Amino acid sequence: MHDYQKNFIEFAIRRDVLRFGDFTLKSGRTSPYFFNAGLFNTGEDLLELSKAYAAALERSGLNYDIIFGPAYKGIPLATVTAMALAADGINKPFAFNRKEKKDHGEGGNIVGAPLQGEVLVVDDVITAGTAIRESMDLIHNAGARPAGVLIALDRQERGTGDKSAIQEVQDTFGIPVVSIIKLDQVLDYLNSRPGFEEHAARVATYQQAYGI
Ligand code: OMP
Repeated sequence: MHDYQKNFIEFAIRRDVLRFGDFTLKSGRTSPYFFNAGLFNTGEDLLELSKAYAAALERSGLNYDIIFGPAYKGIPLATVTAMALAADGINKPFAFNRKEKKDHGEGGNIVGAPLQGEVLVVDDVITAGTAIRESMDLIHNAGARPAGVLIALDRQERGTGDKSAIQEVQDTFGIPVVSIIKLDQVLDYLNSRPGFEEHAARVATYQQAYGI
């Protein structure tokens, strides 16, 4: 685990973004942990979060033409990532979608730079892959191509079949998924810290049931 990943886990726990308890997921699964990126809710949080996204992306070596934030949660995430990249000298076009179609003004549901070329999607979490499939449809409908997906946490869970949701996304769309952290690293962290034993055990049990 790299330093920026360990720091990110500590940051997420400190801000209550990464929580332990009983949570019902979008997929219907009951999970002993939840990652709520919406709780990164101050300017300082966003600054730190954006640096972690940029670090993961820059290390991946992924090539892309434009950064895309899917509504709603992906919008601030993609925005701050574009800014953190610019601070590192990487200046890319940026766009997001609105969920409601506008029938006046400039029309259309894409705001920002034209959605063309190879598109990097920035989002929070992939569990079963439902949200990310919607983004892929948007990109294809705009006549662009997906370049990859950048997320904060890879929960490393099975998707609709036996493969992980991320493997399904990679295989179906032929693109890489880059994450700041994966569940394996969260588990390593919990196992190495006194006081987290019970959370570690519950997360491990969950991973046995739904993990890959
Ligand atoms: P999938 O669409 O199943 O991949 O789930 C991803 C979405 O689930 C995220 O965009 C969130 O809305 C939500 N989610 C989290 O934010 N954090 C979690 O730890 C788990 C989920 C989830 O419901 O699976």
